[in-house]
Amino acid sequence: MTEQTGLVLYTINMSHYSEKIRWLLDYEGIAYREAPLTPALHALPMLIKGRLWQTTVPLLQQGSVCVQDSPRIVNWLARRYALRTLPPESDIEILAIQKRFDAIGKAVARFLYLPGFAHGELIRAIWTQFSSPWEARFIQLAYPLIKPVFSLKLDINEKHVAIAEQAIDLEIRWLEQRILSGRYLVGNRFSLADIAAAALLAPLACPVQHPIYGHPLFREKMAIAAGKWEHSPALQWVRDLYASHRGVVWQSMGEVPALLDAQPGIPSGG
Ligand SMILES: N[C@@H](CCC(=O)N[C@@H](CS)C(=O)NCC(=O)O)C(=O)O
Repeated sequence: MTEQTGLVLYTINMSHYSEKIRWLLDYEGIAYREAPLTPALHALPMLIKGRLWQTTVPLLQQGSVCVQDSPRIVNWLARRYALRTLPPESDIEILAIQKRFDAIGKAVARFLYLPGFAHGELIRAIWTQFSSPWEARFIQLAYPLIKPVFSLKLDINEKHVAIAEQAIDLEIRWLEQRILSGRYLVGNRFSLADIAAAALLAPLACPVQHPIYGHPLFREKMAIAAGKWEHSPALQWVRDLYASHRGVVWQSMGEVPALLDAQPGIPSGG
């Protein structure tokens, strides 16, 4: 598979922007190899490869070409492949919807990390799912330093989380209205607009198909904060799309290390 395109997708397992691109590639049937990175240790390689003074994932590489930032990756793919999820007749509207959901991605992360950081073992277990032994050891030792830096960088504090909650709420209400007129966000077919909205809201909707967001401990410890939207038709729409259009997450990776099941230190209650 990989020989056909030589595409490598750098991701972080919990990253919803990564999930957007992964879903797009999977749905379009574009072969790629996924390279999951360990948070904190991802920063230097992404900074060097991306050349945008950014440390973010996802980043897509083909030979010496590296494309960082998910909307730029979409544009790059659209120039090389006829994407059925981005038909030319409605690409402006689709990309505009992608933009509005990209804009709340950081709010979603901020909103979930606040409760998540109260459960250090869970965060460390998720962060090290794909780590080599030395990377996992590094995270164990450096976590007390990484956590405050991360909190500062992402503004994980009560004030900014309250602002994030309002921003998310606005988009959820927008989505609730939008889906009243049809199952898909643009026209009567599944598109990148649906992928972007569903992927960026997936950490709140917790679809069972997603190995992280659907994990019982993720739901219990992190997504619990999203309880006020649990029965929102918008989040139900996300779950429905995962059930009908997502397929197997990480199908390109072959054997995936177990997450959390082997973590006896994480209490499941309280
Ligand atoms: N605009 C970027 C945002 C990506 C982003 O914020 N990614 C997060 C993970 S969800 C990340 O890489 N955070 C770590 C960092 O900023 O170094 C995109 O669309 O790709």
